[in-house]
Amino acid sequence: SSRVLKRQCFQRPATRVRGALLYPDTIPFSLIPLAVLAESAELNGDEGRAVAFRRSEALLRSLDRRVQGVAELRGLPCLGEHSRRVIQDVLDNGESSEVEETKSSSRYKAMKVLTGIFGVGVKTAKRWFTEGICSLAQLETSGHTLNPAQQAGLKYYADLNQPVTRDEADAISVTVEEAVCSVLPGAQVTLAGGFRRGKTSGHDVDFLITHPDEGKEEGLVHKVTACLESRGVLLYHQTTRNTYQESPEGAGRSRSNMDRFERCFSILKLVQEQAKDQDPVQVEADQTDSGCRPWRAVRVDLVVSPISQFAFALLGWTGSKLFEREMRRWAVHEKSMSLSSHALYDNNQKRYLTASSEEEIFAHLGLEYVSPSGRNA
Ligand code: 8DG
Ligand code: MN
Ligand code: MN
Repeated sequence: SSRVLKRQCFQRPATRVRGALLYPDTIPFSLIPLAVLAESAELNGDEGRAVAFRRSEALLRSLDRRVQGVAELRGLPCLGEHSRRVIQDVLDNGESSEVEETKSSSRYKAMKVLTGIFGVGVKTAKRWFTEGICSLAQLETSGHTLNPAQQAGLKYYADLNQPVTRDEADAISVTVEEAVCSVLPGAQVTLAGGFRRGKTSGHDVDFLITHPDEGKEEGLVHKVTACLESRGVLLYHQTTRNTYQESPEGAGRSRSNMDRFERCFSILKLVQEQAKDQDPVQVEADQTDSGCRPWRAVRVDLVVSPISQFAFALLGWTGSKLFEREMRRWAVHEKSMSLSSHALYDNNQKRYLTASSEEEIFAHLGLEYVSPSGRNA
């Protein structure tokens, strides 16, 4: 089965046609039946079930032929009983009753609205839902004290739930690069996340920042946010310092997906092109009306990595989350290695393996290199 997993997850042919019956290109991702069930499981806090659906959904997307009947799926990995039943339903009836029921349930709808607020996780949303809060209006009148992230999330709710386009990501890149290079000349800014994988839209824009002289990057996030603030484009930020040196993962025993880089979860103000020449006073006055102001809020993640960990950080922050998960599982189960966004530890040799490129990391793991656009699992 390990060979099958390897073939399915890491050695897909370069060109693929989507399983057309289940995934016509015109169908938005959120309507893909198995993705709805995965999301619903996530919103219930059922991680195991969510991953199972995510894996079957990714497998279907990876097929190089149309799926006409479940019989064709025989022998494929990652497809459990439940997923097969859903696929059967979609093939037979054009939709799955379970998926339709899920989508119309008040719980699913409320949880989607509430977790759609930046700063609100499943646990908080669940608590609010149990108290009868189903909408933003109900939350606002509930008297709950929101933390700064949630306040910003509510304030910019509409903007942050509107997907970021590639053009917008490019415009944000210019702003971030200018800020980074003005506070630390020679620093390198790399677009990571979904946009590096070639996606045409995303929920945020992710940047990885490093400097060729190790050490120069320390404390960079604060300087960058100060610069963005002075330019009036920083709407919200929460900075975390680097804690890797204090307690490195130690033989990869860390169970958490969170890494320990210096980073900043922020919301930036993206001034729309045609509006750039407008009178700044007018821009301020427009702030209250999110519909017609000449800028929009965009979620931006800034991550700072020392150059010696850069390849691992880039691999980790390029995603997708499912791809990272599968790769880390492969490392542990097939190679007895621990892969993180900081390092690769060989449990047999009892030493860290260094890498200065993603290619080297794939090679250490005995895997064929997969370019970012092949990591959209
Ligand atoms: P999207 O924004 O278009 O929705 O997709 P994405 O770019 O793939 O997702 P993301 O949530 O922005 O995450 C990008 C990658 O960053 C993802 O593969 C996971 C990785 N990542 C880490 N560490 C951490 C972390 O601590 N928090 C988060 N949210 N992501 C992390 O390596
Ligand atoms: Mn992203
Ligand atoms: Mn992100």
